[in-house]
Amino acid sequence: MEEECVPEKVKGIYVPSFNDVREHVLKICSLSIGVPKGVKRKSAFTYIVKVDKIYSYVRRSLINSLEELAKTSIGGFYLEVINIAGINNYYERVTRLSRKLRIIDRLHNLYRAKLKSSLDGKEANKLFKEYVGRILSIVKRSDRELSKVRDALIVLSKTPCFEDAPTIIVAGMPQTGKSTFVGKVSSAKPKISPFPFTTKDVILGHKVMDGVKIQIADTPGILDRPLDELNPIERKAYIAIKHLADLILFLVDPLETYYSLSSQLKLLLNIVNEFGDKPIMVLINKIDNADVERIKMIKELILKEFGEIPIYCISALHGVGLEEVLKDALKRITITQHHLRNA
Ligand SMILES: Nc1nc2c(ncn2[C@@H]2O[C@H](COP(=O)(O)OP(=O)(O)OP(=O)(O)O)[C@@H](O)[C@H]2O)c(=O)[nH]1
Ligand SMILES: [Mg+2]
Repeated sequence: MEEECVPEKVKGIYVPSFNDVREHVLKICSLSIGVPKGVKRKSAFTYIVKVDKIYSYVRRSLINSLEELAKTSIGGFYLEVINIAGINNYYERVTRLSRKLRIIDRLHNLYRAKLKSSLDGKEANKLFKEYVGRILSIVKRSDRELSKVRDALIVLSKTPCFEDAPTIIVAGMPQTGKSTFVGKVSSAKPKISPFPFTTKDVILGHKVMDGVKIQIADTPGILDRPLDELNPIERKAYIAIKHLADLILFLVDPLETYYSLSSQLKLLLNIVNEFGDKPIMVLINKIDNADVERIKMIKELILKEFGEIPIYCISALHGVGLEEVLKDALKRITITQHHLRNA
């Protein structure tokens, strides 16, 4: 998986709101500025200092942030995470905003020059007010867009940091034991409960195996509807498989606690059809509670429908069969020298 940790890259970037900017600008307006001895046109001097201060604040806090975001490349997974959160066209928004706000650079030069050649205090005061009004009006008109960008940053800050490391995505219908499995085999501690859709986000855990740091991710359950009709929670699992998976572990609940075997196999078929190029291993979970004959029947059914797909019987809850799964999973993932160095 070649993904960069976008949350880390944008961590220090803050995009202020119109209210933040107004508050700060008004503070600068009310500052008392010391005028050095010998300066003749005191008010022009004072307003030029304030114009410089306002400009440098807006440049630093707002325009620089947007320019930084516009040049930060956000890969497929993270871009889709932002999309699922309801913020579409993220790049277009950020680029448009940073271009739009560049007018503030021009206004700075313009009003500085005007103030320099202003005739008296009254004119300087009028020009300063005009400058402040124009700056605030530009930021106010951008406020809705700024808040969308801020929302995107919040979403990213809550999304795990996937790196360029071998990645296993654990998927399946709700309540098949995905979180129990990931909690047992990795550093992640996902919430586990007997209710469908307990997991609502992609949760990342790690495990070092044979000197390689593996990323193992828990995902929300997916229902057996066409993959282009998934709801936003299910889509998070879908995009994790699509963009991050070097290997998919597909969990099956033989007890049919919530969903029938045929629904689970229908989902498996959807995933195989969509992601046939990625290695998949099927894990029949909860064998501690299932009849041996039933497990045998399910295995045969899967083999009949999916041919040579590798099948493992495990109990995530009791830690049965997990070592073998991980050992074989590692064999199926291409490990590079680069991954060995990063472990
Ligand atoms: N008997 C038995 N129960 C299990 C096993 N693995 C998980 N469970 C139980 O199944 C229920 C669901 O487990 P989770 O790990 O939360 O399942 P999930 O697939 O993450 O569920 P969602 O997040 O809702 O998609 C819990 O009550 C677990 O204790 C197992 O190996 N054996
Ligand atoms: Mg879960």
